[in-house]
Amino acid sequence: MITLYDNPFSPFARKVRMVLDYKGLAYDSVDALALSEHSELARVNPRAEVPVLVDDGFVVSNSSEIVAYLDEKYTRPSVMPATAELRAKVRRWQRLADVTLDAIIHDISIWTWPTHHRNDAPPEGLLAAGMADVTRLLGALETELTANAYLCDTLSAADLALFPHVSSLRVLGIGTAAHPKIEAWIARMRSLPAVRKDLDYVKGAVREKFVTGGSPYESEKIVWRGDRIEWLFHNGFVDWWIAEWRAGRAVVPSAV
Ligand SMILES: N[C@@H](CCC(=O)N[C@@H](CS)C(=O)NCC(=O)O)C(=O)O
Repeated sequence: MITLYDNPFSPFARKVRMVLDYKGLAYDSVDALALSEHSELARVNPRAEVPVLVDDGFVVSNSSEIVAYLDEKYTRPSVMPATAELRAKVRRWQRLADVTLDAIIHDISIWTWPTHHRNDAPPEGLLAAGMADVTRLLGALETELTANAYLCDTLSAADLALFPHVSSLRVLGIGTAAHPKIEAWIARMRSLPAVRKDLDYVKGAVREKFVTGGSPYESEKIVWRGDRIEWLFHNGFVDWWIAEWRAGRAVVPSAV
């Protein structure tokens, strides 16, 4: 039996959920970022991050490792292409999605979250820096996509890692209209049953989870994984982050 410590809004959990559905695997999903589940999540993953997969008692955390485990254990259909070159390309784009794109989108989107009702404004220059870097990454993606295929020919972990991030850009006012190959790729992704199921799940969760005006999630503190701090510091927002930390709003996950 497979249990996924999940969350409808986590791009990493969404990637894993889409891989499970694409492979036709049955699983139970627990919304593990709900405060009521926090101690159970910390029991299976000391970093208290989703996703975590428990397969007949065997625990795997970190989304790219979960995807690799699933692809090795449940081999068909595979989310890795056949050649070493294409596999390297999948790993590079999965890392760009998980580490780089995630960090930028996380750092510039805080003020739009339905969980944290921030009454301050982003520090000056943050949104512009984020938009510039996202635009650069979209340009690279447009260059590497071909007109009628997935990023690495067949559907792969790279597409499934990128999709939750790329499809969330609209909320931030970042359009993809200038990138026809990305637009066609988004349409191709949206036609897949596993992706449609994920989008329905996210939409349903938006309706369900915030219905009372409150939410089952943390509403004050923000968890700052290393990559998210790195992007912020690289762009010079060190003092802003330290002020967040001093105000007790910043949490850093455990390294061990
Ligand atoms: N490298 C990890 C990152 C996972 C991650 O950052 N998860 C976030 C949600 S998007 C999380 O669980 N944060 C803890 C929290 O918000 O309490 C992966 O690929 O699985």
